[in-house]
Amino acid sequence: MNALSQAPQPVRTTCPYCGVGCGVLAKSDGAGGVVAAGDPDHPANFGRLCSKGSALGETLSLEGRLLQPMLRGNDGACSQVSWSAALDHSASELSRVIGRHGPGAVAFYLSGQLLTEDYYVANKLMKGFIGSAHVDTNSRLCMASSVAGHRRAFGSDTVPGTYEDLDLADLIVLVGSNAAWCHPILYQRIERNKRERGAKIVVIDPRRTATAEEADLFLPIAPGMDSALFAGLLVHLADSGLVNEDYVGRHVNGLAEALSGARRLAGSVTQTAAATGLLPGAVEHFFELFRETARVVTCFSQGVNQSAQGTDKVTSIINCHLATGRIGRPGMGPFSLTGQPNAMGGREVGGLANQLAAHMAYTPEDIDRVGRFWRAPNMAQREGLKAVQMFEAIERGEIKALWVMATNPVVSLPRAGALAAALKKLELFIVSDNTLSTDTLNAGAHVLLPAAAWGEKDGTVTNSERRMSRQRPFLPQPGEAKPDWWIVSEVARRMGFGDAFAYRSAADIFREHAALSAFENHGSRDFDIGAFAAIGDDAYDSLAPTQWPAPAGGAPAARFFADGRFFTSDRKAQMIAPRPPLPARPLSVEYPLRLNTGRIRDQWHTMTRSGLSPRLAVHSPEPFVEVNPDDAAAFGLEDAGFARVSSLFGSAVLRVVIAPGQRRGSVFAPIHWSHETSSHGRIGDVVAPDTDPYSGQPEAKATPVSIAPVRFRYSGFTLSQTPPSLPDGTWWARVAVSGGHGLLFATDAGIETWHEVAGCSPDEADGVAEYIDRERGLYRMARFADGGLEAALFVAPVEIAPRWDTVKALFEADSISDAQRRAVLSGRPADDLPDTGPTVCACFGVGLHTIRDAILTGAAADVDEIGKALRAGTNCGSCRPEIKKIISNELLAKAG
Ligand SMILES: Nc1nc2c(c(=O)[nH]1)N[C@H]1C(S)=C(S)[C@@H](COP(=O)(O)OP(=O)(O)OC[C@H]3O[C@@H](n4cnc5c(=O)[nH]c(N)nc54)[C@H](O)[C@@H]3O)O[C@H]1N2
Ligand SMILES: Nc1nc2c(c(=O)[nH]1)N[C@H]1C(S)=C(S)[C@@H](COP(=O)(O)OP(=O)(O)OC[C@H]3O[C@@H](n4cnc5c(=O)[nH]c(N)nc54)[C@H](O)[C@@H]3O)O[C@H]1N2
Ligand code: SF4
Ligand SMILES: [Mo]
Repeated sequence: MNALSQAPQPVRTTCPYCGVGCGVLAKSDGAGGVVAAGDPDHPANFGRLCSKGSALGETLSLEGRLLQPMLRGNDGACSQVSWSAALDHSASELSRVIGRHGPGAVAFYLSGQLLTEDYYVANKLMKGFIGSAHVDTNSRLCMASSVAGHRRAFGSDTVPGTYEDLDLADLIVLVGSNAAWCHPILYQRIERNKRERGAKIVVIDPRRTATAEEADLFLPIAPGMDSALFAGLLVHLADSGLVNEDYVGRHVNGLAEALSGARRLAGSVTQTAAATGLLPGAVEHFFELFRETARVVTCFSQGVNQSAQGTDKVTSIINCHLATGRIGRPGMGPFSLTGQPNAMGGREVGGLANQLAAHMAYTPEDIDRVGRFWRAPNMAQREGLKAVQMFEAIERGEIKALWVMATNPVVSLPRAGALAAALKKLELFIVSDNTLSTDTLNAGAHVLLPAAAWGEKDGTVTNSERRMSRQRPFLPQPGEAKPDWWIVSEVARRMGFGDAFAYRSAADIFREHAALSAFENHGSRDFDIGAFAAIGDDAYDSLAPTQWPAPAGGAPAARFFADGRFFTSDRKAQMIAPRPPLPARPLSVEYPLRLNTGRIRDQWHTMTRSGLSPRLAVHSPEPFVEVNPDDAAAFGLEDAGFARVSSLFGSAVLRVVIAPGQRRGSVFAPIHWSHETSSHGRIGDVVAPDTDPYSGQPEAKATPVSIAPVRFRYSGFTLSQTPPSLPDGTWWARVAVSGGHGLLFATDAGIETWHEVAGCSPDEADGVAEYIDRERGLYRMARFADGGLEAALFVAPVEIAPRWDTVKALFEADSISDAQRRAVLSGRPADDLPDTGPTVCACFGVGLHTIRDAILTGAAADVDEIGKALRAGTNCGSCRPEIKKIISNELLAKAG
């Protein structure tokens, strides 16, 4: 049942995934479910959605949801309790810890997936009423270096760019951004600019990503060396007479120091090439493109932020824009792409431990101002601990109470495994989440609070271009789930702060947030949405996507920095010389490779939502490590085999993918798998906790590691109605399938074991077909019931791993034909179900073989023709870069 089945009108809301912030129309599918469509009127996406957004309807099931408050007893077991019991317990325990150890012994760890209203209330409780500044957020792992870089250069955390700039630019430089997979709808906009206006694209990334497929120039930079490249660029611009003396004279400080620092780092093309590991010709080409193109936008993301020199990387990029005056004007500027749906909103409310609300800082004036506005008895007087240090303080026993909201740190923080142990030391450990079982909850949370999820919650988020959009509910709050702002306010009330937390709705909070942004502002702070300080409930409900600033009464400035005025004390921007770049930890004989980590196209973070979608499971179903062919040979690794990746901090076992686009000396692993979704795939265990000295952001992309083959004898898969239990020591990864459970696995256990697997045993029903070939080590079992395939278990020697996706299609079908039934055990698709190969287009289920056939038969010769012939790439477009690559590979092969 959902609100949509009564209301025929679709509900306008915003995608809960990335910072592009696409508008979504949630529509009833007519069968009790929901389908997500792009909102044609939303200025972030104009009706488009990527693969993840399109599959949102598949992620709304209540299976696995945390639906009741729970308390963990002394025996370690959790039991359901009433809301009042859970809230009373949380409040009294927080008060007890504060009473005994002081406010510095409590901490909140928040998330860019909270709505602005949730975030505002949590931050207010901690910084104004509890009186501790130990509130940090997963944005520390995400945007902190950009925040620090902006504040150093502009005197404020201002993202000057807008999406329209990407339509107007003639050169778009993507630094440390795999936008084709991580900001797909924005990337398509960039691609369109290239197609229609001839804009050039430069991609700077140590590995050749899908994003690089459209690049006019791809620079495979040595890990961590971006500030040397941009230092070299600054020198080149200066030496080519491109410094805008007039602009710099009026609006910028620090050019001379920044330039001489840059000269020491990378004084020439040759020096730049040597420092960055790039070919001199490629460096020169990049410099020339930047020099000759006035309208240039430099987009950057985690390859820049997640670095021991993240702040310096941001600074070195901004320097080039300031020196040329290419900022604050249409089609130009530095542009930090935010990751989470509300990364920007979190910065507005001051969710970081070193910021106050509404873009204020820990200065005496701002502390006083926020304190007066909140009528806060207990304003925190200094910055709190940043995420990594906060968890270290927990480890040392200094922080004794922790409340985690909407993030999964036991997967996503560096040294994740060690943190799980540290959390056991807490006297009070509260987790608010949507999901019943996560690695963080399972690390021993004492209080489990069920939060309303996307589709149920109500509030606002702000995207990468500062556009605030409403997330609107279209489903009832299930079970006992409650909005995060309500949960925090109820705890605040029970701690004796009821007057300051008497909110009745998200709109109440939004009005207060808006009023604070305007309070004693007078143009001194960039973040001002005073226009909404008195917004009515109805106007809030129907609020159209709006960019800030939006000051009361006045027309907002056309764009930030258009007048050359920044938010420093003298209103001038500051250029700063970057330090020499170097990853925090050197390589060694023991750990000779750099571990780069990041994202894949169709999964979101720790997979608590995207991992529920069968459609999203097929593109990249298992945790893997990408290795350059030369490294693979040197370390004895085989494609599709397995490898253990180890660091000083921990290890993971991953499927090996040999990829020529992977840089020699580096390996890449995705961040998504946890102990919930895999036996050995949690890469956070391996990542080093080194941080940038200014931003405190962990260097998640450069841990020294070793790699060694792990040889399993067999691999296979199970598809079943109930979760199977595999033999001890089995490597496994969970895959979403409709109507059941899917596991991919690898093992040494021999055939005799395979009869015993619960949930997949051939003894459990009559309609069983089995195929056993002891000599070759093959075992295949299919169990049929009610005209369909009820369970399947396939095992084969690891080098001939059975294909799961074709059998999965039969498992998911309501009924199957006799021919299909006979063909199941062949391990090959039946005649009436052609082998389409690994899925490339998730929207229409188009496989690699189908696309190849179309190219080889001449039916299609480019991406658009593939779309016309097969529909692949015509819905969300997320697979277009891969189709392009397949075409060029096939044409090369044909020519050769
Ligand atoms: N599909 C998908 N999309 C997402 C997310 C998701 O989980 N899944 N998460 C969202 C979030 S929260 C975020 S923060 C964004 C992140 O978006 P991105 O930053 O685009 O994604 P990442 O894969 O983390 O890293 C980007 C690239 O940085 C490169 N890199 C590593 N080291 C260096 C270096 O030293 N220099 C340079 N120049 N590049 C380097 C990596 O090889 C990688 O290709 O994505 C958002 N969008
Ligand atoms: N090695 C490495 N580590 C990384 C990164 C990397 O590139 N490399 N990237 C980092 C980055 S940029 C990020 S953003 C983080 C992301 O890492 P996390 O934030 O840990 O990942 P999520 O899976 O998004 O966790 C969100 C949790 O909140 C729950 N949730 C979702 N919505 C709500 C809600 O409305 N209310 C509540 N209470 N709970 C909710 C979900 O069920 C889930 O358990 O990972 C970081 N870690
Ligand atoms: S690009 Fe995709 S994941 Fe990002 S907001 Fe749009 S639909 Fe959602
Ligand atoms: Mo992020």
